[in-house]
Amino acid sequence: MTVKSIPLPDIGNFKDLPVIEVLVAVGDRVQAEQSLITLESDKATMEIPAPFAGTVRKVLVKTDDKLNIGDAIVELEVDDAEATKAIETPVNAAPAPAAAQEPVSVPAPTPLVAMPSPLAKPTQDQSQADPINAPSPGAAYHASPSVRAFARALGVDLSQVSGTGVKSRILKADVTAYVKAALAEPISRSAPSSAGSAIAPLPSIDFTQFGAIETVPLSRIQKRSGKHLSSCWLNIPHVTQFDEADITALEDFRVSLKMRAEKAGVKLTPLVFVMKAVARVLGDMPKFNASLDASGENLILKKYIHIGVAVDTPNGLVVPVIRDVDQKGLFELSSELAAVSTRAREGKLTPEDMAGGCFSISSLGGIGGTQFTPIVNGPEVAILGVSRAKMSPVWDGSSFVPRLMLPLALSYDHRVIDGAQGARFISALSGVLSDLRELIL
Ligand code: CAO
Repeated sequence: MTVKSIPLPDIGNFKDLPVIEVLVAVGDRVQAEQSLITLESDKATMEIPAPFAGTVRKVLVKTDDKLNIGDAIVELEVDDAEATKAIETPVNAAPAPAAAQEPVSVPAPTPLVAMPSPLAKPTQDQSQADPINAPSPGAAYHASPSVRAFARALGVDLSQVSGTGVKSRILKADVTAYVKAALAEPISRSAPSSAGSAIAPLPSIDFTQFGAIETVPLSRIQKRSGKHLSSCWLNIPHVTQFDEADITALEDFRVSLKMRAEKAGVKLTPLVFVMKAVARVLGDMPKFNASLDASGENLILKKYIHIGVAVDTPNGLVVPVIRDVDQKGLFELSSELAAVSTRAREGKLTPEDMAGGCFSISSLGGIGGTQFTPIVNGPEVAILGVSRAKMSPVWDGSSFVPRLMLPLALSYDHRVIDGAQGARFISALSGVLSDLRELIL
């Protein structure tokens, strides 16, 4: 038998991560990959698994401890055959009290977000992986993975449960209390989730009475999207303002750059020009680069311009964020957009890829359509929808001339942005797209 100290593996660029749950106790027999503790960053919750099977001899951390890479978590007593299975790349563990102890490396942690990569066991909380689908601040809740699993097993929607733990964290006891209350009030509690709000639920219909049907479950991303989109739609008073930008000159410029773009290994689509133009107008009109705070009484103006771009994936809509768009060139933006949309379609986005957006763009221009009304990706305050550019006859004062017109739709939160400001934003955007020289002014 050997005693091994199990350190916190390299889980990325994190410092002082709080332990929110210790999942093992002295004497427990744990299996390889079984979770030992749960850590929480401001982006995600992750479980740290045991690298191999063994018996817990010491638990070296407690709830609320702050851990860094290499900090010892537990001491595991393992038989020698198991011990030799310990994976290479040892990390610096805390000093081991017992002579037989040696630090070992541990498998990658399990981020509890929607990342169907080989390292992740996506179980819940896609709010970070899917920011357009993240719950609004008011609807967010905190609960450890085991509590979430407990709630799932009971079919409890945690967004309905009040947490009594630190910082309103939902505890197992809260879930139990919720279930007890639900059983005591079966009629009101078992009603559809919109019960209690002023909105009547949609009728439940047995469609088989009309013909053959097939039931297809929604993907996890779609389920999250549905919640978040409903929340944005219901909480944000939307206005959508339409315009068209004359992108004839932009298109000539884009075509003239084609060879250079190819040499640089990128494909320039109109979208990156739109991103640059949006960044420019956001810089000029900071109210659009903002969020209401949780009280709804203050506007937080952001001094950075990170733009979320909606990407259509087989599993649903995700919105990775391209950072500092105002500071990047067209080729760099194209390259980032291509990389991030590829990762999105492969389900490999990280929470960081999707955090921190100030404004979103949804471009359906590559697909078609003349206009659509995008839903504001709260807590952002505005979103731009881009449809397919079309050659149109435009009256120049004396005759109709063929111009390439790009349809734009700006949806905004009317609590923050007045109609006149919305009109000014979209006119300014249209102006920049029509004459890219505006970008260098
Ligand atoms: N007008 C005319 N043509 C356009 C255009 C526009 N507004 N936007 C793109 N195109 C062209 C591109 O130039 C490209 O043409 P070629 O193949 O001839 O070079 C083609 O359409 C395909 O473009 P693309 O879609 O591959 O690239 P993109 O940079 O425009 O968009 C991305 C990238 C990731 C945003 C896009 O692929 C995507 O996923 N769009 C869907 C977003 C979505 O689902 N939004 C809805 C959210 S709300 O439910």
